[in-house]
Amino acid sequence: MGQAPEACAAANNGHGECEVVFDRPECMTDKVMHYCPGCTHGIIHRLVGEMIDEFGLFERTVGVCPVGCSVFAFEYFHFDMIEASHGRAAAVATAVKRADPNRFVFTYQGDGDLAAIGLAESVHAAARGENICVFFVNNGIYGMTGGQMAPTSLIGQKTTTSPRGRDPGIAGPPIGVCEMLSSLPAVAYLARVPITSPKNIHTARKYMRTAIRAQLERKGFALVEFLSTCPVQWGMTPIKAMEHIDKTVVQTFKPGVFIDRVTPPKETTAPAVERTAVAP
Ligand SMILES: Cc1ncc(C[n+]2csc(CCOP(=O)(O)OP(=O)(O)O)c2C)c(N)n1
Ligand code: SF4
Repeated sequence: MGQAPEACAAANNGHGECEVVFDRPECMTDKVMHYCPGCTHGIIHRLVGEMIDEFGLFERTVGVCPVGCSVFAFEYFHFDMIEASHGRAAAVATAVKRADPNRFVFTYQGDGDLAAIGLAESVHAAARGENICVFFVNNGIYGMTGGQMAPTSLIGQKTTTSPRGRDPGIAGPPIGVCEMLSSLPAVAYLARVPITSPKNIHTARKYMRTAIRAQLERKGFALVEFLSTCPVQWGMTPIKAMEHIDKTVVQTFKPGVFIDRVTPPKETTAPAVERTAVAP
């Protein structure tokens, strides 16, 4: 956003005009977001907006919103968005993409929506290699409905439905969505990134670009998982919540690229190694 003219003039001692160096993506509305302070849903929304602008996809994008705190995501973007009922975002996105393959189609989903209520839709869309992008916001809890345990809650994590901490003997260990989908041959791209620092946000952009290219090049299903905060339901300050991801959450949910069938392999300049057969 540009500065007010008076502030701008003061900053320049009355000479010249301020250059706008940071602005809202064109495809985003100026509506004030409803998210709690310190929630990274807003950052991830912005990343989505930046990507749609960068790839020039505004005219042909259809986004699919979930249930959960991001249920109102459609209010923050100018392009077309559809509200899917509980967990059905991947199925709705499948229908849109198959009906009009020229559309750029993505879903935006929390872990309750994608990995609990909509697990079957998510896995089968990936197994079929649907040519869609999934932006998966993993904050390890049901944010919107009061902080219940999610499939992604950590072992020992206290939630309203696991007040003594998640017991894997009762609830099983957390589901790693990237790990689970990694065995599916029709998946084109899978990556996970924490949204905790400018460096990691830069990495998130890189992963999102590859996921979008997967769809534009018709390579199949692509998912980027964001390790996101929920300071309110975690009972932490925003800064503690960021530290919690970097120190603790990443130990269970390892960041990185899991599957990449989009980026061509780098040509190697190393001389070929002669191999001696050892087997009979
Ligand atoms: C079938 C069904 N299951 C559960 C719910 C309640 N519900 C709506 S949103 C939500 C939580 C979604 O959490 P998540 O997807 O993790 O998103 P967050 O709010 O954390 O961003 C739940 C449990 C429901 N309405 N219907
Ligand atoms: S409840 Fe959690 S996920 Fe929902 S807006 Fe607040 S901080 Fe974000």
